[in-house]
Amino acid sequence: MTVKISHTESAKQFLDEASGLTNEAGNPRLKEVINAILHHTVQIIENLNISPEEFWAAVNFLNVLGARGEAGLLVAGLGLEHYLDLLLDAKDQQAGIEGGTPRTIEGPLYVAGAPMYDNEARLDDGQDPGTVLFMQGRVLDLAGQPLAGAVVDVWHANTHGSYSYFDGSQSAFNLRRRIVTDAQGHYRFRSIVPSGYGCPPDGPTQQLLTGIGRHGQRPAHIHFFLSAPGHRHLTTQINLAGDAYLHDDFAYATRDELIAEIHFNDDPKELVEKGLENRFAEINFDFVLHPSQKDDDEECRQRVRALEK
Ligand code: MBD
Ligand code: FE
Repeated sequence: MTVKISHTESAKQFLDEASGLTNEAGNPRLKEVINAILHHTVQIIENLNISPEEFWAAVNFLNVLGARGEAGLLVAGLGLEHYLDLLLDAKDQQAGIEGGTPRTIEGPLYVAGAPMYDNEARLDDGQDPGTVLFMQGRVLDLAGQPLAGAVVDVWHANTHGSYSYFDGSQSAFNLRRRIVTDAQGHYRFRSIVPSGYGCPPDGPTQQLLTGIGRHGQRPAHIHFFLSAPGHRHLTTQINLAGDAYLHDDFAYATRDELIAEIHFNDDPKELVEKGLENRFAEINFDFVLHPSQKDDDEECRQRVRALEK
C-alpha cells in the first residue's frame, strides 16, 4: 500500500518550517533551494516507497562520498555537469548566440592560481616518462581575428590519469599553467600526452556506477579556461582522437568540435632539433571566443577550491 502525504497542507507547513521559511533569519535564496530539495526528496521517498534501510544506506553513501572527496566526481558521472552545459547551450540558442568553440564541463579537478607565462610554457616537471607533447594554436574572435593577451588556463592528467594537487605525489601545479597569447593570438606549450581518467575503483562513485551497470572511465583529455578582454569566458576541453573511450565518456564531455587529432612524429631531423630521443606528439587547436554581452561573463566565477595544501 502506498501512502502519500506530501500534498497535504500540514506537510507543506512542516517543510516550510524545516527549511526556515517561517523565520526571519538566514538567507532567502538558501531557504528557497532547501525547501525545493525537501519537497522533491519526500516525493521520491513516497513515490518509490523508500524503506528505512534504503534511506540510511543513502545517508551513509553521502558520508563516504564526502569523506573520499568524490562529490564532484559523482555530479560529473551522473551527467548533471553535462546537463548544465545543455542548459547553457539552450539559453544561447534562444538568444541567437551561435558559433565559436563549444563549451564542455569543467570537472572537479581545476585548481586556481597556476603559474602564468607569456606565449609559451612547459607544463610537466620532467618526472613523468610519458610521450612529449607539443600543443599550439591561436585564440580568435568570431570573425577569425587573433585575440592578443588572452589567457589560456590549461590543466590535464599525467600518464596515470591523475592530477597534481589531488595526487599528492606530483609537484605543485604540475601539468597546470596559464599562458598569455602573443600579438597574433598564439599560445604554445610542451607537456606529456595525458592518459584517460578512471574513477577510484574502490570509491563510492564507482560503486554507484557499477550498481547502475556503468563504467567510470574518461578518454584522454586536456582542460581549458579561456578568457580575453571583451570576450566571454569559455570552459572547455579537447578529447584526443583515437582513445577507446572517446565516444563513451562517463562524464559525457566529448563534443565533435572538441576532438583533437594527435600526430605522432619520429622524424630523426626533428628529434635532433628538439633534443628528443623518442617520438613526440603534436596537437594544433584554435579556440574561438564570443564577445561578452554583459560585464560579468568575461571571468569565471569564484570556485571554492583550495589554492594550496
Ligand atoms: C576528470 O579528469 C574529469 O575531467 C572529470 C569531468 C571527472 C573526473 C575526472
Ligand atoms: Fe579531467
